Amino acid sequence: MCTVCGCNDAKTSIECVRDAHHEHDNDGRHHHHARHDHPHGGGYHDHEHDVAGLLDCSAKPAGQQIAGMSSDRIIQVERDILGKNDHLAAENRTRFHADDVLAFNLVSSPGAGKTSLLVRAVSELKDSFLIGVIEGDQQTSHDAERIRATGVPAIQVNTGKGCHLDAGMVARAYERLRRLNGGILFIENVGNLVCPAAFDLGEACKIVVLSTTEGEDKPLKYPDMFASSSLMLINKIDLASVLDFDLPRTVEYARRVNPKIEALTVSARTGEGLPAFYAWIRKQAARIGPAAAE
Ligand SMILES: Nc1nc2c(ncn2[C@@H]2O[C@H](COP(=O)(O)OP(=O)(O)OP(=O)(O)O)[C@@H](O)[C@H]2O)c(=O)[nH]1
Ligand SMILES: [Mg+2]
Repeated sequence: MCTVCGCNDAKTSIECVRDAHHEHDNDGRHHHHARHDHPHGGGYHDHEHDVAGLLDCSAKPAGQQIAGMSSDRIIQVERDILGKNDHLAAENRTRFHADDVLAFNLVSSPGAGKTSLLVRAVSELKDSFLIGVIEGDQQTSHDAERIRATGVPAIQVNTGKGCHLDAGMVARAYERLRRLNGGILFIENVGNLVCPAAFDLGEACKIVVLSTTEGEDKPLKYPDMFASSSLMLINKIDLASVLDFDLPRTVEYARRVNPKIEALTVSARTGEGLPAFYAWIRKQAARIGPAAAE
């Protein structure tokens, strides 16, 4: 079991790390540093493969043992991984603070609507703030392309078998973005309601997106994600009536695990609720920086 990420059907973290110590860090071009199958061959790409230090929580059943390693040793290595991530996240936080950059980490299950919301948000906020986006997905640069179509710069990080972004990936991607001083950095994490909760990226806060199609009980089933988020965006509210979605129950469940979590209903499809989301962002900008442009 991956005790770092807490996945139930997980591969052990140490094994994940052992398997994932190949790293690509491609500034437009690939640099292959280690062995693994590459899904799309060589040549020019506009995204980054960044799998160093990853924990792959998907591949093998719980309780997997690693030959020659005691469980104490495995736990120690897992602690080291999280400790290293926390150290890098603290460095990111210091850097964002020095640059007066407000960083948000968007988390959700796959398909909840993170990119759709970001496309709307960056389009409507880009005249007020300098904005950059870091996109995390296991494969493809679809989401970065959707963001770039709005005119806002985006760096795609492909995590390969990894199930979350980590602070080192964000640090490297941030270096490749244009300077955002005084602006906003949106980080869209890999779609996964479990593992990204354990990995601080140095963000000011997490925003969890829960869509009406997922059901009301997700905050109770995946409490860590809701406990670590400041705002819950309840997306696809345009579908609520056909789904008999119970909004008060959803908010009550979320506040059971995190009494302080704020909640807003939105629709990336119709735009409903988005002005309140932008007002929330402006409130954070006023509270913790950056200074909003006029
Ligand atoms: N009806 C409706 N559909 C939506 C809404 N927001 C997103 N969608 C649809 O939901 C699907 C997934 O949206 P994405 O924005 O790609 O979701 P995501 O969270 O970025 O997905 P991953 O990056 O793969 O985790 C797409 O087909 C969107 O058109 C919404 O508010 N209402
Ligand atoms: Mg997306």
